[in-house]
Amino acid sequence: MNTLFNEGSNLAGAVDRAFIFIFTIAILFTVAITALMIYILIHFSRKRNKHPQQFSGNTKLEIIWTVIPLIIVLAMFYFGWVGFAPMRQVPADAMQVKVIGRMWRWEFDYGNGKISNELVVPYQRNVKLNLVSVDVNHSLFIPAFRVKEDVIPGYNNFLWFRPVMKGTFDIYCTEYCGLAHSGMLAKAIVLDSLDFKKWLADLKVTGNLPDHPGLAIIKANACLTCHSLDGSKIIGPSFKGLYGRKSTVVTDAGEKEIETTDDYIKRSITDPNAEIVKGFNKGLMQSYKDKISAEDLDKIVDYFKTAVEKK
Ligand code: HEC
Ligand SMILES: [Cu+2]
Repeated sequence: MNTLFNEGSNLAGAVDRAFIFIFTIAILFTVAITALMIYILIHFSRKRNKHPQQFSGNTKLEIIWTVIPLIIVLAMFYFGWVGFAPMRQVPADAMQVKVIGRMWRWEFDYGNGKISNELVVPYQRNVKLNLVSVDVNHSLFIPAFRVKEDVIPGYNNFLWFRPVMKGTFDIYCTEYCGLAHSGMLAKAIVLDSLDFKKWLADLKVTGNLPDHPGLAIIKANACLTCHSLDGSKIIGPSFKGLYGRKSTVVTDAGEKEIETTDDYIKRSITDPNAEIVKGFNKGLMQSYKDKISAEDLDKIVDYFKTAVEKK
């Protein structure tokens, strides 16, 4: 950790080394070229050299001015590469935060509907930021951590770092994204692991909760084209209040009153035409026997038990 340069992440040192190396060479060349120019101006002035001379070709000189710059630029590449390569190799244990760029603010999504306007991260813990944009191109830049990546709609970009300094650091958008681009600012706050846990626990749920896994399966299988969640009758009976209700079903042996249990629900999905809910038509719902695994059936049942029941 180098406090002079405010190296806030594990990646900062290598970036600074590449910068200092290139900057030093630039200074050396500026000084050397300026000095040489001044020397030539004086030494080869008209006063001292009345009769100009012609030169042509000098193999030794040409080799020198080709090989030396080649070595210098390859060294620059080396320092750049050793700084860049680890930036694209995310450690497997990294904590994931989704960063949403929108005109004109940053949102940091910690999952389960917990969204913050500040990026709060635990000290000395690997953090991966998954970068998404909901409108135009943005670019997330945290100077103290020496990380910067474009945030492009339709493209899943990322960056990662490990904060090695506690404190509050600036976050910028560095891709001109419209009117209030310059105000698209946020803070990165590095806290002790315990303080971070407390902060996350206290963070209010403001975003949409992800779908219950069972509902996700129901949606993926387009069950909602025939079944509603709000009690209205479409082609099939509504899922509202399904679990634990009594229904009259028609079987080959006649009508009977049944209670919707786990088994009944599973049977309704794998063998829908064995028992037909009274008032609905046979043959409309196809069997999902081979399409939905036993595991997914359990998730669907769990969804009916928990989520739908409460509505
Ligand atoms: C093409 C329309 C259609 C689709 C798609 C469909 N169903 Fe059905 N479903 C019906 C109809 C009609 C009934 C009533 C007749 C019966 O019991 O088979 C029904 C009945 C049910 C029942 C029994 C309901 C009760 O009140 O007892 C369950 C549970 C069910 N479906 C679950 C599903 C699930 C889960 C899916 C998706 C994997 C699905 N359905 C897809 C039309 C459909
Ligand atoms: Cu922006």
